[in-house]
Amino acid sequence: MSFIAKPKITHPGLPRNEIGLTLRDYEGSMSTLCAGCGHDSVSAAIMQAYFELSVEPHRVAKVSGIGCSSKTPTYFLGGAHGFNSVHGRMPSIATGANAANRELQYIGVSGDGDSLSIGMGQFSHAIRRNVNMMYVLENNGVYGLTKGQFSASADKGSKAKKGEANAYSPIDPVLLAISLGCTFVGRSFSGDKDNLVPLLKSAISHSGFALIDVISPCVTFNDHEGSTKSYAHTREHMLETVYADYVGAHEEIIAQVQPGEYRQVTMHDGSRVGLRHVDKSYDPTDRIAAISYIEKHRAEGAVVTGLLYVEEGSAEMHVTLGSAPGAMSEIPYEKLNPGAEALNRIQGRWR
Ligand SMILES: Cc1ncc(C[n+]2csc(CCOP(=O)(O)OP(=O)(O)O)c2C)c(N)n1
Ligand code: SF4
Ligand SMILES: [Mg+2]
Repeated sequence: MSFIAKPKITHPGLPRNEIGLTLRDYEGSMSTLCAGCGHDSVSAAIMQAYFELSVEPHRVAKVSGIGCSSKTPTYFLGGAHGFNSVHGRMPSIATGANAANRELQYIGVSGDGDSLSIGMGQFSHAIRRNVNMMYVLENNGVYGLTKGQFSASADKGSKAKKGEANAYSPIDPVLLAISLGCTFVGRSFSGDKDNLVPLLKSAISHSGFALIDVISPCVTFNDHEGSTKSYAHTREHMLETVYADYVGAHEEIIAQVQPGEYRQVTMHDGSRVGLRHVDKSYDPTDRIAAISYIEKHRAEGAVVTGLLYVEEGSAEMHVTLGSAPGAMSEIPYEKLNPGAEALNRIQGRWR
């Protein structure tokens, strides 16, 4: 937690969004991360995305686990609800909160350590249930908070700061998520705001679990030569496939591209995601093809970015469960609790 308060002076000339808020209204407390940490750039992109979407901060619930990445929800959307949970357990907190109040927009922020080691089971089951949330995985290949041990996403042969090579094969969160049936999967880079902001806006508008794996370098423990999660390595090896161009429900699509290179996916709320195929051979709606494309390029050392997979019209958790409309948390207790007689009747079925 930062003890330095940010002065809240809003310049009258600052641009305002459709609900009259400025970007400053989407800020949180002062960051305590290392200067240059990729995670701070991701926070800036998240603020920009919610600002551009004109989401009221109090309609958002932020959840996270443990790690430098999981600290970041404190640094954006100060007016939102928030729950900093324990290591790897954020997905069950998000699932429970979403079950109780489906009216809020959920954003989970986690790290490669938090998601792919201790939290792997939780991560997988939130995907399987298609919990309606955006899950931002700030991926730096190390446990930053505990001083730079290799995480499960570190590439085999990648060098630690003191020179030792990682002996194990990596878990690629993107491939894992697609194979688990995740309904929206994207990858970006903290140093590429032009790609990241529209991808975040599209993920926020998706109905169901939306994973964004963001390569977010740790300047203190994993930004040296020999690391495959450094700024320099990511910039050199990034291979963009599909550019997600978010278009609001009432906006006009203006894309400077040839016919055939552009297609749209309509989201649940009527907004559209324009898919500009940077690599024309890539089809983000074909699961099997997406997996083999990402695997093939991964073997060649490329970091495939963009909107990698999207399933249109997916059924999020509440649709599958057939839950009552509205927030369960707002249903009066008398209505929520059917009473002893009804409970007896239900239990009677198993007697
Ligand atoms: C139960 C438990 N085990 C271990 C730890 C120690 N620990 C704190 S953060 C962390 C890893 C965080 O790595 P990551 O999620 O990649 O976040 P980063 O700091 O790299 O952003 C670990 C192992 C802990 N806090 N709780
Ligand atoms: S230790 Fe690494 S991940 Fe943590 S704040 Fe510093 S640069 Fe960021
Ligand atoms: Mg990490």
